[in-house]
Amino acid sequence: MPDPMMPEAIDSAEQLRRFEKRIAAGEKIEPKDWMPERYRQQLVRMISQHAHSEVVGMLPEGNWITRAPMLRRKMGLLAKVQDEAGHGMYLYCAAETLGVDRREMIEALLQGKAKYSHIFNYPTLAWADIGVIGWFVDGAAIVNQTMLAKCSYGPYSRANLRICKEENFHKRQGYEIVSTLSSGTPKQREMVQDAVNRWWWPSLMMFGPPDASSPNSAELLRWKIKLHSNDELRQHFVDITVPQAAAVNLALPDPNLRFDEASGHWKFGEIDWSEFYEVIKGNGPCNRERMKARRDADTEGAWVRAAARAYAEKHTDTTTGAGA
Ligand code: BYC
Repeated sequence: MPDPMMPEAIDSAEQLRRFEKRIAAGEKIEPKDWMPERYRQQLVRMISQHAHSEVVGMLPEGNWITRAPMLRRKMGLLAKVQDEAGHGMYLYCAAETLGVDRREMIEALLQGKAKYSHIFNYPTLAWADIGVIGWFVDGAAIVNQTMLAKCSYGPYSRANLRICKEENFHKRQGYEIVSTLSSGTPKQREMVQDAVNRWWWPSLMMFGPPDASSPNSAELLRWKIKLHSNDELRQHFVDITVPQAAAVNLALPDPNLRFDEASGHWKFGEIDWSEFYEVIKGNGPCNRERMKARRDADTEGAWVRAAARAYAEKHTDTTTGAGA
């Protein structure tokens, strides 16, 4: 019960009631609307992590641009990696509508205080990894982001809508690479099967820990930031991916994978969550390398930011403060 001696408490209880009514009615919350501080914080956490993931996600694939097997593949990969940078920018903009500064978010990443998707801490050892990343990693991202495109916060929902359209091309280019390799020479088949074996389990972890160990889910579901739980999305990804693997004659590395007639779902084996927690703690195969690459890029880009600032200052009308 709100304390009638505390008008602010009454206000915020009433505001919270109205806010939750809007959420229940499926309305979008926009930047200038009242929102609980916790809703804002949860969105800043998720959107900034998502933005960092897009930017760090350029590194494993960028690693193959100079070694793509032909010009058409090189052009496709270049465009994909460039798209990921664009997604990062849409997302930093969406987070900025919540009153955080882009530099603040980037500093948090560079100082190791902010997370990014654990999946980008695995190495890309062969060309086939590029195909499998498009198929699994972008495929998992589409499942997650199709849901986020319907989330309650307007700017995040719209950013995800645009991202999903581009991710669909990414998934197709990946699956096409996989399909070409899987119908190629025995060596190519072996290379793509090996990539599938290495990326399958980490891709399932992209949806986050099991529902019972997901501290943020209850709040996110209540406020319709998430519309499905981590386990529901993971199951959906498995259900759509198993037939895709069969279509290109590749085996998924799970001896317990079986179709369950009763539920209509593909049941899968135990995920090694200790591996996931090690990677998010910073102990994955490439965490240090990825962070070093981002820190070096920030240092090497300092002169560009300084030049842009100097240019803006030079062209600012000192009487009105407006740019000339
Ligand atoms: N990696 O309570 P939970 C892409 C953390 S990029 C690292 O379930 P939540 C692409 C989680 O943050 C795709 N950390 O969390 C780019 C939390 O820690 P904090 C990236 C993870 O938020 C380039 C703790 O574990 N997509 O598509 O309810 C090339 C407990 O988890 C991970 C997004 O970022 C993980 N995988 O659910 C190709 C989408 N999973 O923050 C492709 C937006 C969990 O409390 N994010 N953690 O310290 C989300 O949808 C949700 O945040 C998650 C996690 C499903 C990831």
